[in-house]
Amino acid sequence: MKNTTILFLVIAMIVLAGGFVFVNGESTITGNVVSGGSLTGEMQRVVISQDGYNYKDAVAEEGKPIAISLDSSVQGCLRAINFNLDGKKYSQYLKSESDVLQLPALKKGTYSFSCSMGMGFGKLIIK
Ligand SMILES: [Cu+2]
Repeated sequence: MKNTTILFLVIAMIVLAGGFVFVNGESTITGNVVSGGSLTGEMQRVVISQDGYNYKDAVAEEGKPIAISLDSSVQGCLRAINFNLDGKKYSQYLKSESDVLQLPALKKGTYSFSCSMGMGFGKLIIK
């Protein structure tokens, strides 16, 4: 009788532990979604278009993190956008218009970027 009680307790603990892992996993996913949503508030959104084989120049404000996205005019390998800022590479394939590449806040100046193959170029002007 006592052994059965212990066995029941062990099973109950395993089920509870499993439940906690599951709940934690789920809340992590929700957390990511929430932080993604709240990021748009403090970030500035910059939508870049294509111009021939290059990108159109884009303009953003200084001192605010940037969320880069590409509109539907941007085709092919130009959707793989690549920035090199202070020796750090920021590169992402932005498959759809809602995909975003996050850049840190930048100082005033002109920053060039390219597709990941270095064929198409553009300028990000920070004012
Ligand atoms: Cu390319």
